[in-house]
Amino acid sequence: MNDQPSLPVKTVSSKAVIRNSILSFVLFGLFLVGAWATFKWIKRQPHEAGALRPLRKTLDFNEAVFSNVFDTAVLVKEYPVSQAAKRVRVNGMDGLRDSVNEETWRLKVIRSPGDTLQLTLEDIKKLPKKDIVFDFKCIEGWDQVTHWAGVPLKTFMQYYGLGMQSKMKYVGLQTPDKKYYVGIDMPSALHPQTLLCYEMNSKPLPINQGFPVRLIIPVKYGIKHLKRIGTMFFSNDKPADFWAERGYDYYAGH
Ligand SMILES: Nc1nc2c(c(=O)[nH]1)N[C@H]1C(S)=C(S)[C@@H](COP(=O)(O)O)O[C@H]1N2
Ligand SMILES: [Mo]
Repeated sequence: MNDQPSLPVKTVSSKAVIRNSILSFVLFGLFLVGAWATFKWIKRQPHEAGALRPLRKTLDFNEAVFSNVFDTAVLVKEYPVSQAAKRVRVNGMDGLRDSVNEETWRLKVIRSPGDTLQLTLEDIKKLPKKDIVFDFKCIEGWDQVTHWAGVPLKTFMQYYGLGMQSKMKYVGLQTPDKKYYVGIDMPSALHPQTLLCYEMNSKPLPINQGFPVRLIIPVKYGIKHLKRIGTMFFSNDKPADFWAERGYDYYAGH
C-alpha cells in the first residue's frame, strides 16, 4: 500500500473540483445578483407607450426586424369552407356598446384634413368581394378557423383613389365612438388577405362581431381586427392603438 504511488491525477482533480465548485458557486451568486439588479433596474424605468421603457425598446426592435422581413407575397394559410367554425367566438366589446344602424352608419375615410369620404355599406358591397377562411389567432392564446368576406383593403384604396395615402406609413382605424382604435403598418394593410369585411359565414356580420364593417387582417393577431369601423385615416406617425397603450406589441404580427 505504502509503496503504491499516490495517483497525482486524483489529488489534483479533487482540489480542482473544490476550486471549481467554489468558483461556480461564486459565479452563480454573481449571476443571481446581476439578474436581480437588472430586474430592479427594469422596474425603475419610466413607462413608455404603456410598457416599461426597456421592454418597449425590445418590442420596437422586434418590430423593426419583423417589418423589414415582412413579405406581402407570403400568404397566411387558408382552409376549406367546410372547416370553418359555425359558432364563432366573440371577444372584446370595446367600442361596440352604442347602437348601430345600417341607414345612418358611414365609413368615414379621411383623405386629408378637411377632406372626408362618407361611404355606405352598399358602396363597400359594390366592390369585388373576396372570401377567406383562416386560423384567427388571439393574443390571449386561443385560435379558431373562421370564414369571412369583404373587399380587400388594397382594392378599396385603389378604387377610391387613395394612392397618395397608400404611400404613408400607417392606417389608423377607430370605432364610431372612438373607444377602440388600432394602427396598422401600411404593408400589412395592403396585404392581399386584408379585408374590409362585412360577412361572416356568408351572412352579414353579427352586431358583436363588428356589423356593419370590420377589419380582417390575417397577418396580425386578433387585437388588430377592429370591429365596427367608424373612421379610417392615414399617417406617417404611429396612430394611437388601444392594446399597444396597454403594453402589448404594436406590430402584433405572427
Ligand atoms: N371594436 C372592437 N374590436 C375588437 C375588439 C374590441 O374589444 N372592440 N377586440 C379585438 C380582439 S382582442 C379580438 S381577439 C377580436 C375578436 O373578434 P371576434 O369577437 O369576432 O372573435 O376582435 C378584436 N376587435
Ligand atoms: Mo384578442
